[in-house]
Amino acid sequence: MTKTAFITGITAGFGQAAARLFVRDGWSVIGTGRRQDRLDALAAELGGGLRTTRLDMRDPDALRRAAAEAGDVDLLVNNAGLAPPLESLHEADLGELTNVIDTNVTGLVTLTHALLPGIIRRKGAIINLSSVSATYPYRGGAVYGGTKAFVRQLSLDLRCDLHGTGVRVTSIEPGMAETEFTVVRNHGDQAASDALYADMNPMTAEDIAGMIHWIATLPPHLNINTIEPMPVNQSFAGFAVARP
Ligand code: NDP
Ligand code: 8X3
Repeated sequence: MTKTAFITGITAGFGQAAARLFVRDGWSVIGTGRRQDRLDALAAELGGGLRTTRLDMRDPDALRRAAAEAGDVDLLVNNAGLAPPLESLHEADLGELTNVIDTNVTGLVTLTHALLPGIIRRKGAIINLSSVSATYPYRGGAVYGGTKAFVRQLSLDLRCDLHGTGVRVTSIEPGMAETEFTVVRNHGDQAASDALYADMNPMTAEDIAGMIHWIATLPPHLNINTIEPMPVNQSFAGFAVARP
C-alpha cells in the first residue's frame, strides 16, 4: 500500500527536498507552507504524488482542518520553523519571539495532537526538526534554542506516551545547513546568509532530507531517538568568562 507522509514547510529548504525525495520514492505526500506560488510550483514539478495545503502554523483551526482532511498518515515530519534574529532577549522584538514560539512549538504540538490518532492506527512515525541549538547555547539564541529544546524533549517524552503502539519518534538536531533559514533569520538579507556559510561547506537541504528518508524507511523494530548531524567545519566553542 502507498505510504502517506505529511510534511510541514515544503516551500523551501529541508521540507522541499524531503517532499521531492519521498514523492520520487513512491510515497504520497501532503505538504504545507504559506507561500502559494511555491506550493503550486512544487505540485507542478512532482505531479500526483504531492497534495499541497496552504497553511500557517500559527493558525490552530487551519491545522486541525488540514489534519482532518489528511486522514490517517504513516509519517509526520514536523519541519516548518524559523528563528528570530540573533539578538539578546531583552533587546529583541517581543512579537518576533512569540511568532517563533507560536510556529515552532504551539503549531507543532497542535498539528501533532490532531494527527496522532491516525498515526497510531497506522503504526507510523513522527520525525521532528530540532537543532543543535537545543543542546549548545549561543548568544542571541535563547528563544530559538528554547523552542528546539522543547521539540527535542517532546520527542523523547512522546516515545514514553507511545510505548507499545509501534509508533516511532525521532528528533533530528542539525547544525549549519544552507537553506533560506538564515535569510529569514536576518529579515531577507541574502548577503548575511552568504557570509555565514562562506567557505565552510555547510550541510545541504538534500543532506537532511536524505536522513529524514533513511529514518522513515528503517525496519519497523528500529527507533532513532535523536540524531545530531553537523558539517565537519562546524564544532564547539568554550565557556565565556566575564571579569567585571
Ligand atoms: P527554510 O527557511 O529554508 O524553510 C522553512 C520552511 O518552514 C518553509 O517552507 C516555510 O514556509 C515554513 N514555515 C515557516 N514559518 C511557517 C509558518 N508560520 N507557517 C507555515 N510554514 C512555515 O528553513 P530550513 O529548511 O533550514 O528549516 C527547516 C526546519 O529545520 C526548521 O524547523 C529549522 O528551525 C530547522 N533547522 C534548520 C537548520 C539550518 O541550519 N538550516 C539547522 C537545524 C534545524 P513558508 O514561509 O512558505 O510558510
Ligand atoms: C539552526 C542551526 O547552528 O544556526 O538550527 O543554530 S544553528
